Amino acid sequence: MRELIIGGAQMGPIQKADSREAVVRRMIALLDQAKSRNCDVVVFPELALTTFFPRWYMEDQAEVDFWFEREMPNGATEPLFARARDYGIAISFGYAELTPDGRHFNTSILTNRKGEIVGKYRKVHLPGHVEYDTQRAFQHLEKRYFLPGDLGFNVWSNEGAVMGMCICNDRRWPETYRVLGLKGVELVLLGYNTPSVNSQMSAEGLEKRLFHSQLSMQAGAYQNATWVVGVAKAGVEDGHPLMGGSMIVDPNGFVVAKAESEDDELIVHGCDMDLCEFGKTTIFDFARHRRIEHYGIITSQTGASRPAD
Ligand code: CDT
Repeated sequence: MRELIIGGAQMGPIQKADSREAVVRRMIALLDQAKSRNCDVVVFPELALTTFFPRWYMEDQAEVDFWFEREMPNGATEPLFARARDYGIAISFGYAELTPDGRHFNTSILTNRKGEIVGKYRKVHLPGHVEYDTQRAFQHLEKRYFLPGDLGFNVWSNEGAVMGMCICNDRRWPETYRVLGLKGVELVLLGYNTPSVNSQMSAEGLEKRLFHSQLSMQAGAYQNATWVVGVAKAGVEDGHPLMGGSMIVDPNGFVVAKAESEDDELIVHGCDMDLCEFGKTTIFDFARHRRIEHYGIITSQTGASRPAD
């Protein structure tokens, strides 16, 4: 048995006017709860320090850069690292990263129990668009403000488990989990900001959107025999609703913990990493069963082709 007690620290809305310091105080309060429930690892959402700013169209780069962090930890986040270090809890959270050479990424980091950053991931699958889109009910400008991640999908041996990260839209792509699975992942940590409304199909409804999120994470967990922890930033940010539905999924694809609110809420589960072993050595024993001679198109072709009529 290799149990890690995992906390999924769902966060309620962050308004444009909220300071980083105020948000970090909320994250620390969630960490306090996690400590009282004996958590070893706590996962926070994508872009945990700010509102989901890609919904706002901006042309002034200085205005855009306000939402980005130039270093991590920094003055605002140091108290979070310090509390995590005091508690001996490993943490993961997302933020907008501005590199010293001026590149912008949608990033998440992973620490060990000593508060040292051991892993960094930059979001690969950026949804949305570059220019203002009059056809949408609201904007989703990730392709405008971020570059596609350049670090790939990696894993880290951390605190007794093989951990990997991805961010939000990445969770909908089987390639994300399979690359991590091929690197032996046992625990996928991911945060998301998902609008409750489909900006291109208002009739879709919250229920279907929650279903697709859950479906993706359950499939990724089962097909790669890994734990998946998906954590939302939820609630209404300056009039724009984000869905909740944070959950922990076991390596058989079953949901073992799920958030009920759209607010700051900690979900907790004792996750035995040894539960990954059965799937990884039987039905999803990749070395025995994968047929890579038939998979080349996955990396040589981006879009779908159709047979001629
Ligand atoms: N943050 C993020 O990636 N959100 C997307 C919304 C897609 S709609 C443009 C998601 O996949 O949840």
